[in-house]
Amino acid sequence: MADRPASETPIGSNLPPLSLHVPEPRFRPGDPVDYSHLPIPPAGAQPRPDEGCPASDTAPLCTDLIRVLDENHRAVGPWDPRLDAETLRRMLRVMALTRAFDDRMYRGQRQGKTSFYMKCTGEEATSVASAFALADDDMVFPSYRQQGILIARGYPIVDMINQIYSNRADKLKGRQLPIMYSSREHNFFTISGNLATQYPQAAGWAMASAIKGDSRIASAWVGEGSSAEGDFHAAMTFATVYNAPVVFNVVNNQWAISSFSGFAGAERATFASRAVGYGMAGLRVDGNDPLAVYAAARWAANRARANMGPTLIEHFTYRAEGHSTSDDPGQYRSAQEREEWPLGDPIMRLKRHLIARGEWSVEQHTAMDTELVEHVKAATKEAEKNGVLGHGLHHPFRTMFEDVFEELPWHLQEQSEQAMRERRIKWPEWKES
Ligand SMILES: Cc1ncc(C[n+]2csc(CCOP(=O)(O)OP(=O)(O)O)c2C)c(N)n1
Ligand SMILES: [Mg+2]
Repeated sequence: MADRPASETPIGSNLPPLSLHVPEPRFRPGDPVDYSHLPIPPAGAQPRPDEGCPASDTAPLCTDLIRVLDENHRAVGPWDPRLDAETLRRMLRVMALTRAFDDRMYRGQRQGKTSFYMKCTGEEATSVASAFALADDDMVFPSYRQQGILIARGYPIVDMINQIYSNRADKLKGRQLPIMYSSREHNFFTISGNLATQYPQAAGWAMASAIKGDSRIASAWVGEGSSAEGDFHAAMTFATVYNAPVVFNVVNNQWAISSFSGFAGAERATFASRAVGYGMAGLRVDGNDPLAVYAAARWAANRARANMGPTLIEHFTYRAEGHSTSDDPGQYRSAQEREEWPLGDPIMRLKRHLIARGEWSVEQHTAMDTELVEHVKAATKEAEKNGVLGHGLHHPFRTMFEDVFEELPWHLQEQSEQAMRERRIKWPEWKES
């Protein structure tokens, strides 16, 4: 067939020319932001089906928004998890610690102590409140923005910093990108930067748990952008077909670096409604409402534990800061988005709720923030004794060849010797520790 310019309508055809829709975010830098198009239902108005209900009963909840905290900071409606004040204060503390930690590490990157950092500002509830709803021995498959889970499970802050600095005390021996933690003891699966790998891994782990007759379940997190990956859909199929005991979380923070959620399909359907097509239970939750997140995670965990199968939870939230220290969101989105976000800030919302219950005060909160800043600062000082980026106090170079094979094969032995020889020639002053 002869080549024809795409713009040229075929002679004799009266059909309209075909065209593609290329999504475009509503607001760009400098634009005023108006979120009145977002339907935000009142708190407490969403029905709570039984945890053992048929998956199809949850279909209306895939387009609704489960909310517990109302305008007056009270917990209302059937999704109120009725948590005691002590548990809520612990949850508040972990979220505030996560934020204090993020702030400090971000500055550390700017000071050259590490090459890279990622914050989860504004999204703390989606990891921390979920972690509170799981058992500590449930296996989690997080992405890079769920540091809150590791903190909630009591992983030492100083070990997190050692990993971020890739220093000689880094438990992962400098083999992972900063913030890609791993802890078998905390049932925290190694973070992979390859988006959506968490989903099939969690589905597979959950299937294995069921095959073994174990009682532990899995929970996985990805961003809304990652839900466009093939892995997401493969995992959804496996999990529903085999009724695997797994909770899938999609953190819809509206952005995937500089691509807005429309490129992952948000203009067409909610992310929670992906569940419907697979015959899976689905819940869409206000991700900035820690009580709603807890309640949804608990519902899904109980359901999985009762052999009723997987649930997909969409956390509707907003990425308040840049994607990572390598990003400048001022280039592609309006700064007003953060200020106008209609669902507020998760830490402020829980703080106000506890104050409204007479279980917390502004003074206590200020004192806690000061204490947490000091706590993180002390951990940072401790970690710095083990070295920061570029100061040579990392694991010995030869260790990069270790731990994969029980016995080092001859070709790696040769490569290792060659690497050390070249180092000595290039940096004669260098001493292998
Ligand atoms: C398979 C794969 N594709 C692309 C990337 C590059 N990448 C890293 S983060 C990211 C955006 C992910 O956005 P989202 O899933 O919404 O998560 P968020 O960062 O918002 O938490 C992209 C495209 C990657 N790491 N892996
Ligand atoms: Mg995102």
